[in-house]
Amino acid sequence: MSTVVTICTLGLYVFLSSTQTRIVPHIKVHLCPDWTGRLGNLMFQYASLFGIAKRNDMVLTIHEDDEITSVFDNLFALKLKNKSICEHAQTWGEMEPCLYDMLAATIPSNRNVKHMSLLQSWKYFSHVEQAIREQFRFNHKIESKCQKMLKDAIIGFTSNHTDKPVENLQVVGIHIRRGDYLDKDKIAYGYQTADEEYITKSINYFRSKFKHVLFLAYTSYYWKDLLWREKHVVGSDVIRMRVTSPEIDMCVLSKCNHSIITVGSFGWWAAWLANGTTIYYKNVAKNGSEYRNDFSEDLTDYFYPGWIGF
Ligand SMILES: *[C@@H]1O[C@H](CO)[C@@H](O)[C@H](O)[C@H]1NC(C)=O
Ligand SMILES: *[C@@H]1O[C@H](CO)[C@@H](O)[C@H](O)[C@H]1NC(C)=O
Ligand SMILES: *[C@@H]1O[C@H](CO)[C@@H](O)[C@H](O)[C@H]1NC(C)=O
Ligand SMILES: *[C@@H]1O[C@H](CO)[C@@H](O)[C@H](O)[C@H]1NC(C)=O
Ligand SMILES: CC(=O)N[C@H]1CO[C@H](CO)[C@@H](O)[C@@H]1O
Repeated sequence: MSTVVTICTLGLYVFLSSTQTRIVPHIKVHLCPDWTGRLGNLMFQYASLFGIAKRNDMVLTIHEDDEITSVFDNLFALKLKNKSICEHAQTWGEMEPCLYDMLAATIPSNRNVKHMSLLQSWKYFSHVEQAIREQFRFNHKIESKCQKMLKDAIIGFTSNHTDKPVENLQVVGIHIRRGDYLDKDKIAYGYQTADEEYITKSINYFRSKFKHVLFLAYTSYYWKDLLWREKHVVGSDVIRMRVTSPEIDMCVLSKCNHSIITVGSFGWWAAWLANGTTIYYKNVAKNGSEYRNDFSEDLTDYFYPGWIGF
């Protein structure tokens, strides 16, 4: 009887026996998300797991009725009908949600894994950035509604401001999220929220940078944020946009040339997709708080390099 040793190497199982050496193709295993939260969170989970799957030679596996498939129809992930594979996968985790964790990114690829994590760091997917941009294209239905809203806003504005020709117009998307972050428990945990001073400073940054600028201001769906916007996001160069649905709002923001964001993953993704100059609120987490520990020392695992913190 020959002894058989199995060694797992990069992408190959090598079977060694006393009489022969056989190399058989590696059978890829599945990497599954554990979807948590709404659009911005889902996008972090998808993008990061796509990057992690690439790195570990696994197959990113989702289900054909997962929410994210109703927003983006060009996802490269394997889409299954049968949930059995992901339900029975071994679970894996992360240490903190807003920093890059080597152990969360390195998975022994010999069995199916379900990643029970938020994975909110661009470092999980920076090596596959182009592939993520290709996949995060809004489906046709969202895209056509979004293009119409954008066009109506720009045409409406330029026809009233004939001194601001459409060709030279720089469009800046603003996303305001405050209300739910002002929750007592969140404040106790260390959440901080962008105030009017931050908004004014950010808007003025673009007003002095560009001659012709138009701000398209969105908020979360929380009524207090809508009221706050009426009061604090103002100017003859500001259009307070009708808040419609997360995917259409994000689509319009993604078409803007530049971004001003406050807190949360929704604004983060809108800015990432727009890929212009981005101003972000840097005091998101109170020093010394529990929430501050969710981030890396200098916050740069979370905020994209090149983004400007105010
Ligand atoms: C899903 O797959 C599992 C394992 O392969 C199988 O036992 C089960 O019958 C399948 N379920 C359906 C609904 O096809
Ligand atoms: C353009 O001007 C009209 C008339 O004053 C006004 O009703 C409309 O809201 C303005 N549109 C924009 C986008 O400013
Ligand atoms: C700014 O954004 C608008 C709307 O998406 C686009 O039509 C225009 O080409 C962009 N301008 C620049 C300078 O990129
Ligand atoms: C936290 O402390 C650093 C210096 O250690 C300071 O630069 C920063 O503004 C503080 N952040 C907040 C949110 O107070
Ligand atoms: C988030 C971000 O800003 N990403 C990219 C924007 O586009 C340039 C090149 O066009 C990339 O180098 C950035 O990484």
